[in-house]
Amino acid sequence: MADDKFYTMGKEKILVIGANGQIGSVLTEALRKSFGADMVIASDIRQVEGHDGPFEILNVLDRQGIADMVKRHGITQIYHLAAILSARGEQNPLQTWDINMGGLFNVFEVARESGVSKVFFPSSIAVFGADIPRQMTPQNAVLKPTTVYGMSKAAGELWSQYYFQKYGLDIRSLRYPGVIGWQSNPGGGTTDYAVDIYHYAVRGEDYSCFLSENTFLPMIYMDDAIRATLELMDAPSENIKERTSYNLSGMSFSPSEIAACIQTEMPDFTVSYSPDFRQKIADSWPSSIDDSAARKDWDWQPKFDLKGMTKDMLFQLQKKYSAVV
Ligand code: AKB
Repeated sequence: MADDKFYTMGKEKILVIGANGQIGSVLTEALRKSFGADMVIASDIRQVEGHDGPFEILNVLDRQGIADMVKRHGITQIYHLAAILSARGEQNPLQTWDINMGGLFNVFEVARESGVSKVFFPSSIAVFGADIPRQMTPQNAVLKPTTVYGMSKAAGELWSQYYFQKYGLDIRSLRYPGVIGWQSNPGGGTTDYAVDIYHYAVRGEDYSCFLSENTFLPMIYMDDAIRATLELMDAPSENIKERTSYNLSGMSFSPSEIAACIQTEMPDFTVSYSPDFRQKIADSWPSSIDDSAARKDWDWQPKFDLKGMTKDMLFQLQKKYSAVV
């Protein structure tokens, strides 16, 4: 969980769109800890149990619905987390484009028109594709994404910069690597294996991985991803030099490395490899990320490596599964 540091600049009223998702659910909780439960309105397309504060149904494609909610609650900040991810996005490319870009324009337009002071827009390592150094991919590497999800994120980054330059809208963004956490499940991503594998291990089941054993990808533990988001949003505006999106990194590993790390705690755990269409997506992405711009501009520093994350994931999931039984 993010540190309990109180991240505020006056009385903020926050709207989280996509609050039921893998990152949205944990981020909503962290924001409520920092700003107060009633100051954070969670929203998503469907109602789910377990929200510890106000929740409203909201479709990100409904611009008027977003505008009404912003007005009704006096929203000052929006965290826009609703999107179709890389693997699922390939099943219906045009619909993915419509949802990801339509949602983005609705949020940016409502924010601009209603005087919202800050917006968070998550980008991804999926913005990278051909012609990049795969290792320690730099902040300003060329963006030639191969998935429609990556294309929508690359376009979203440029629109973020455009809204900042043209309208002064303070949009901030991170290029999330694969995010791994015990609190919530990912859906439709290429990095999802790195969450699934822990669940199989804790349930005592064999795992069949959809990526090959030597596929290195940049990853981050949920605690670090949430803290990075809060720290970026809390940083003084003049420190935010990248108005497209910041490279962000926690660690980098392959399926065989994460399997070996789990096996040090659970020697009987076995993994087999059966790469599917997601392998091609993973092969187009960086294997590690240079996030020195984030470190320099707003003091970013990850806390978890593969070993520390594995220890915490196994501990938390064992607790979670034994509470259910
Ligand atoms: C995905 O795998 O699509 C996401 C991402 C890296 O943006 N987790």
